[in-house]
Amino acid sequence: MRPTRRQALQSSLALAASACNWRRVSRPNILFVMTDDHASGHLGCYGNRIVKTPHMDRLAAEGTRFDNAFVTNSLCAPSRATVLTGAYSHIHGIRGNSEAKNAVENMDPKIPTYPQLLQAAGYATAIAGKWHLSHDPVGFDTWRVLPGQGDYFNPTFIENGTRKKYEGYATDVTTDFALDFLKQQTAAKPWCLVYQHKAPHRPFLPPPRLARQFEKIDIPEPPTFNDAYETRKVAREAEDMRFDVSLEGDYKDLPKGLDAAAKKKWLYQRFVKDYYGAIQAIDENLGRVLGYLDQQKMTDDTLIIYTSDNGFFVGDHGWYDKRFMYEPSLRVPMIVRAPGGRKGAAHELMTLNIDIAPTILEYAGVPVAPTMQGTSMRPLINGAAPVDWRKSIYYSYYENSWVLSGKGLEARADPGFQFFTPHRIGPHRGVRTATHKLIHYYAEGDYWELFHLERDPNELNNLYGQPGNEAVTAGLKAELERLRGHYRDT
Ligand SMILES: [Ca+2]
Repeated sequence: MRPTRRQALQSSLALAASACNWRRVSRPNILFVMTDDHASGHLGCYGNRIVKTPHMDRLAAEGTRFDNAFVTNSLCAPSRATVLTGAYSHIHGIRGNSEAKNAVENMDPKIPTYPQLLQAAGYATAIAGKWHLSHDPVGFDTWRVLPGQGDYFNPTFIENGTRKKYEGYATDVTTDFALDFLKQQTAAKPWCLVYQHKAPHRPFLPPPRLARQFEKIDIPEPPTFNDAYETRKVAREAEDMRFDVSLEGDYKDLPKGLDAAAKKKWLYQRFVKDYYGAIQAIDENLGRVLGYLDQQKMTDDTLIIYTSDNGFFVGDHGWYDKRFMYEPSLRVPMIVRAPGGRKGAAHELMTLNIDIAPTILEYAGVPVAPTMQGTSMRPLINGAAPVDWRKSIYYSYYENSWVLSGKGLEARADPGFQFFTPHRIGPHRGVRTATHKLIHYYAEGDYWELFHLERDPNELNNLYGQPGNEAVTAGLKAELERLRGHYRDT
């Protein structure tokens, strides 16, 4: 008989608890750093020459930079739950942000998270910063989190259940809390700190000290800045994803009388400069944490991971935000500095955010939970390229596509409901290989997109249905079905 989920959780926790007894080698500390909406092309170590990220770059120089790291559902709450559980949205239960807020879909409490398993195995655990799930944090000895998105300035935090307002800038305050936890640690126990910033999420607000540093330069526009969305019906309909349509209200100092092209340029320069200022504040604060680890001689005994909850369109395709399976949104920075890992390495194999929990648990010597669907990146971090590593990735985006009815969770079909109103990108799933991507928008008719990523890395030319692509399309459709079965998304 298959164990129930509760039995599976209890058995995982028991295994984790026993792991600390039998394991003799010393266990590393864990510093997991996650930011919100930080796109992978916008760090120095990923080739950006404008934004200054010396501490993120240091981690890459002393560790491994993953050049094909992706998310399974490009949205805040689902991605956070995926990182915690190592499982896809349909397993942990959080498919969208709005659903989480309305408590239509909550995280399944029976699905174990890596902090719970580490805590049961004897780790001291804490979270500081953004949480963004509808339930209180579990698996943490201590937690200080922002309610929902939180505020950039003078933010309220919830500290182990009690709300309190703090003076200052959220990124700095979050780091103060992270350092408070680190300063309480002793050699008696390894620790795991989940250090998650709300920045650089919209409204892109840098601290005043970093607000004006890019005033005298022009940020280059991405090659798809003036995308006309030819061959891509859904992209064309997603008008509210365009920053020149949706960000105008964020900037009261937008000059009057600009024509459409000039307004678009002004808004782009303004929002990207603010975005970069917010990223640099994260980097400065990461430097404070790394400096403390250095001072305490803990750096080499700590597994350090830097990533973002999802990618972002930083003007790419004329857009801001994420959601779509297109590269700027699907792709995230992923840097790992690990005890015994290679230094200054880059890796091409495709990793997913479901791999984070298994990686952390393997370094800690704690067995993964049966519900975890990812694979530990440790061999890659040590320089291997396993021949059986995944050759394709599966993506599934849902927001606003489900409702809770008397029959449970059902696909949304209410008359008059429009997917393509603000942030309601139609649900879609897809498969990506090293060379191609196939996307299926299954709720708005039966619309497909096929891209040849080697010839068309900007995904401008939808080849679906064009002669000569029959074989590759059939192969990708079969692979998409195989992955749905493999991840039990049926
Ligand atoms: Ca996000």
